Amino acid sequence: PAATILGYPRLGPNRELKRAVESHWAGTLDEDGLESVAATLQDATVARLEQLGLNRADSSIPADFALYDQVLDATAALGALPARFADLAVEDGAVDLAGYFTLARGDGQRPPLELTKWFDTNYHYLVPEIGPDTPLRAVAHRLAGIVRRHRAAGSTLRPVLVGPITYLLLAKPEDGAPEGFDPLSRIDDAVAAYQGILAQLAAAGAEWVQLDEPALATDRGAALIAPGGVAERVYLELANAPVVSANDAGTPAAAGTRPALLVTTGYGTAGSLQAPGEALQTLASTGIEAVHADLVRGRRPLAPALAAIAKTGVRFVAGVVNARNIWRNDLSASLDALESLRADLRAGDPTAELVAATATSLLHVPHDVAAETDLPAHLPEWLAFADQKVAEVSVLARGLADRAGVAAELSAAAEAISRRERFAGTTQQAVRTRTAALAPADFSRSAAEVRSAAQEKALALPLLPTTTIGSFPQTGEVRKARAAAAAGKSTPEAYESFLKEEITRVVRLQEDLGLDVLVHGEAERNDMVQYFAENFDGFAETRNGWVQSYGSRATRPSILWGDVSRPKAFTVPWITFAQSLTEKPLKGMLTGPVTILAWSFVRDDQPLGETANQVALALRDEIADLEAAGIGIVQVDEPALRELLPLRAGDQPAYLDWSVASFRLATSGAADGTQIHTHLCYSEFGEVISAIDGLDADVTSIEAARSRLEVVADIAGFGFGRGIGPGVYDIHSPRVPSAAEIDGLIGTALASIPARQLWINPDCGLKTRGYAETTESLRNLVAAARTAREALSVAA
Ligand code: THG
Ligand code: ZN
Repeated sequence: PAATILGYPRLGPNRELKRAVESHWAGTLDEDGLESVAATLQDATVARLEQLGLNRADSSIPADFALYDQVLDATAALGALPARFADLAVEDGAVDLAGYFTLARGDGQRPPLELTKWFDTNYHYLVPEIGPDTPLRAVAHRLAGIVRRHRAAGSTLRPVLVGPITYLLLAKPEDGAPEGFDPLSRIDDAVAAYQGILAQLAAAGAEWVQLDEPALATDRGAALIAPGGVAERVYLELANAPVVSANDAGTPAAAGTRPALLVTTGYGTAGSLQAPGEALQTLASTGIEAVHADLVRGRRPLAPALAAIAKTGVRFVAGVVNARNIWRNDLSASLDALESLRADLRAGDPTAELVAATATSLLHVPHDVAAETDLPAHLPEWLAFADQKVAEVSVLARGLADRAGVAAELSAAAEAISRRERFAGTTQQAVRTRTAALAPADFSRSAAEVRSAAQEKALALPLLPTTTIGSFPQTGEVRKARAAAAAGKSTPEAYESFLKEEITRVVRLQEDLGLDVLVHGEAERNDMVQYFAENFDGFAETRNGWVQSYGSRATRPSILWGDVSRPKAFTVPWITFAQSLTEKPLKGMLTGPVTILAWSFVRDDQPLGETANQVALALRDEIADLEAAGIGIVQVDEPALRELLPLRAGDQPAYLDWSVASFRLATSGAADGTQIHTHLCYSEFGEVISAIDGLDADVTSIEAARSRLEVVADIAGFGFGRGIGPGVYDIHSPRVPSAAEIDGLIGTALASIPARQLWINPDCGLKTRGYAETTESLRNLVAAARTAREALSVAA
């Protein structure tokens, strides 16, 4: 094929799959019903991709149709069931649909597989659990069935699987594995299983298989793809079988044959950064048929590597279209890049051709700009969602064959991009003047001791103060009221009084429970980023721009297209209303600049750090208004600080510089007596602990309950000197922890952290929980804090 994509959004243009899967879980749609919705959606996807320029007959269209997650699909294809789920195996060790969803969602007794971030994106995958004896089989029945069904309908698709190196690097040791066990030690078993899977897919009629190896762009994976390393050996073995010859539908593949192999390397540079292309050359030398490179995030392969790849006869698939942002491609520049790559390939083989492709799967972007009817008029022509990007790839492929033949498309793109560059509304002079005048003093506060003395006086909090992370349960009622207000089906006055009642209820509840620092509960917010985007200039909202976050869940990232500023205070009215109801200190809640960028689609015409500082100044204005209204504590959440951390250690310091600076810019206008909190949502702390220290927040709350507060030892070891609130109960499950259990965790924390630094709070916001378990859990949290305080005063 001359054009392809690595993957396409899976939930459907109107989230059809989300609804079907959730109905199935709710018991209102049976398995056949779900399979039928899934099949219809697959057919519509194939038809749409064909319409956009991909060929349905020559394996250009990926079969990438996970019902929940592509890593879980690999777990299912391998039958890689950890012992605690061994009973889910049916027949030959495969899982059926019910077992698949049990792995994803757990059941009464067992928690599900852990969810975690997919590389540096906002997508979450289910972490494989691999021990010395976890089965690794060839049971790709579902994927083979999909290939077979499409083949019968005249489409030869290219099934997609996470590759063996990436699969094992993403895995964690199964519970009970020996200390220090490395899932990668199972690589030989995995290779044998993948060989079997390739044979199954060949038998089903697949002529090509795509193996995704994005982990080769991480430091650990890069080391494995060095010449002579594990990755080379793996692909020598996988390629060591005769390739099926393109056969007519219905002719079974000869036994022992495999489909042609495309190995992809998205999300960065595969292998060595000093010798870009060396890893691709190594892969190409193993006998695979095609190799893909990410030319958006990754470095361009050097000419000698390209020539060497061409000499092997391996096809080069060039990922030139960004599949992680929503900006229209500069087609002329991309075509130049492709022609230059082709010239280097042709130095190795004068007949070499290359394939135009996306840099990663399009899973990270919404379906179709045409579905957006409410965008500001200037914006649509700047944008490309998944469907527009497929069309871009296919224009580029045609342009490679005949540049003059796509002259109209190239100039349409160039004109739109030039209108974008010249659009006056992008620049706000007042914002520019402010950022240009920033000086070091704008990024720092007084010494921490000076601040803590002022705050002690201003706030008079008890030892081991109790608080929550900010949000309270978003009941059906809250969602309904917000939806009605957004749709204009209720008056602004009615909505305001609804929210005030809700805030009043939440404040009263916290007073009854005896919490020390209260929150207003965030009932007015749909999403912790979208709410800010809606209240800042420089952002646009989509109506239908859903992007899968995990499983059936999606978010609708805002589009940050121009200079950012805050026209007027927007959190202040709700928070001051809450404060008016209580004598206890009320904590104002904001989302930090890095998280706002991480969960939006961000302009690509200036450095991220520049944009982050604009967002920071808008937040700084809001903090000043909160202070002026008498709010003495402000929390600025940065759950995504870790998420954007570059995959390669060498790139991390520069990122941490600008990200930490933007947080400090947002918060350092606060008076000494104003207590700045932050909240971070992850437990792997080690890597970024010095950056967290660099945020210079007065109090930092973190996720810790699932690790039984193991993380506090790291914090103590680091010498973190300010307030710290390791979460003492896991809000991700409805389980209510007893006061004794929480008291035990407080004891663990006090073993390494001085009492005057310790805060007592849950792990994260409570918006996904119900009131029943929330109330119980917080009651126990307050009781445990009181017990611990008494013990401390007796000891003293
Ligand atoms: N906001 C944004 N991004 C995020 C989170 C967030 N990324 C990381 C993490 N939190 C992802 N978690 C979730 C949790 C729940 C949902 C989506 C991502 C969710 N979505 C609803 C759904 O798909 O049904 C849609 C909600 C809506 O109607 O707005 O439940 O908090 N930006
Ligand atoms: Zn959190």
